[in-house]
Amino acid sequence: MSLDSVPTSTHGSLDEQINQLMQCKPLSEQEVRGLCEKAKEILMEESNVQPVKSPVTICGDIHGQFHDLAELFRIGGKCPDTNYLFMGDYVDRGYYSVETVTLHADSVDCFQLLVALKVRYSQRITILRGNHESRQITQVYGFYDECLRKYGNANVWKIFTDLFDYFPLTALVESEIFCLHGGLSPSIETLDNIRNFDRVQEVPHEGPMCDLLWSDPDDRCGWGISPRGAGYTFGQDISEQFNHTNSLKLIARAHQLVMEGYNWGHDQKVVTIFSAPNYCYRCGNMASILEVDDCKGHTFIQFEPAPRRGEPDVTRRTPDYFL
Ligand SMILES: [Mn+2]
Repeated sequence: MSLDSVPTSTHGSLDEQINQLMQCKPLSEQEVRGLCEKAKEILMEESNVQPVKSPVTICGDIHGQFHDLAELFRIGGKCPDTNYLFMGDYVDRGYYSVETVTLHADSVDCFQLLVALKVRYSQRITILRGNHESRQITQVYGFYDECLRKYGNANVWKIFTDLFDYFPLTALVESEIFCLHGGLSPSIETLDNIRNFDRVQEVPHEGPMCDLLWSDPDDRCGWGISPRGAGYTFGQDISEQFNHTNSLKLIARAHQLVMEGYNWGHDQKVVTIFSAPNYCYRCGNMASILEVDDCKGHTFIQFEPAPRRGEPDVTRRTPDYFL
């Protein structure tokens, strides 16, 4: 089976684009348009529960921290030498300094790099949708403004947000690790329930698709109201039932800042993975990625922020982020 998704003749320019993106240099609007057209063709063939084989390295939130994404690839191995599964939230956030009026987020570059890798090595990288891959959320949390700043108009934001609609919602590693951005939904009992709905739309405000991207595990049993205002909280009893019904060993998800970069919950039925170190350049957290090897063994790799020039003063404080 070919690992490549596009004819050989176009690899040269794609490889050049990937090299350019690795240096944090965004593509032109025309290049973005072409890239997203190809990405759409690939993504629309993928399932709402996209099957993934091991070995694979599972990653959580990135949130526009480009130099930390580059560090992730240095530590985890380059794609396609290492297979990757990213669980959403590539865009938004960063650090806004009032004094210098500078937004320290490179969401555009992070997102373009991941999409370019997807087009170039479609069988080697899986990119799921997070709650920030949404028209509404990106207008509030920075990605829209960054697109305007870098391109002078909203065309590229429009192209990207149209592509978000095609991203798979969940993935299933070797039929036993269920991966998604947020968590479970009271409207979903089986993986077939997820396979059967039409995902190509803006993330709704409620319902099963919303819940998959917004929910969080909780210490309390049963379903609870989420403080985020979207999705639900779910207890260990819910995770155990879902894993049992679907013959799963583990739910791997992202969506919450965890200080060690990963955090077990629900008697190791659920793990949270967060891959943006020192989130927003001030939370002081470690990041991590989860390597699942050929024999389905698990290894967490933790990493710290990449050294960067012109970094704002870092203040460690208790995190108060919930998105
Ligand atoms: Mn999130």
